[in-house]
Amino acid sequence: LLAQGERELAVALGANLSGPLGDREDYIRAATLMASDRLGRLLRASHIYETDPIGPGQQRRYLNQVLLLAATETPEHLLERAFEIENELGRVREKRWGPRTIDLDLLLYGDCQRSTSELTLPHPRLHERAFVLMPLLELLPQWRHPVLGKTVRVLAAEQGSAGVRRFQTVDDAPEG
Ligand code: PH2
Ligand code: MG
Ligand code: MG
Repeated sequence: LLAQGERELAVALGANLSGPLGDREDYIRAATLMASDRLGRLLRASHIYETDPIGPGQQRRYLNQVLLLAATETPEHLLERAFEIENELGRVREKRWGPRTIDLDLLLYGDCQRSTSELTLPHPRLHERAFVLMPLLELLPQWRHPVLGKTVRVLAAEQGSAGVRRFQTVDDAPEG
């Protein structure tokens, strides 16, 4: 439930490198903690998925997850804070779509629409990426893309789930 002044913020996490902090999963978990501390109040987190890399050259598979947060700040502030988290987690920006320890992308912020050189909301490639749509489908199946006029459920069905599978984590393991 949203309090007054709060809006729903969906953030995509992606990691395909290990670093001083640990492996992909450690970066995803650290980013989740930092995002819920600095971007907004954590409402829900999707499962973690292991996904085939989209991008140049040979890359390792990614872990991807989407967080749903209740946020109040301006989109530009949130973007700045997301960059800070990436930097603190040792992100080095090399080639576009190249390997990274952690990537935080703002997917959507309530019904906010923006298109500047800094920030486009909803995220301009959200609807093309099964690695974003499958986890987002868990959280906001009914959310309607303000530009395309389609729900996440429809966009996810159009895109399919090829190359995207649930990642087995310790938390998921059956008990006893
Ligand atoms: N992120 C990219 C480029 N390619 N591929 C997968 N599977 N997952 C990602 O998060 C991803 C990608 C650019 O941010
Ligand atoms: Mg990205
Ligand atoms: Mg990014």
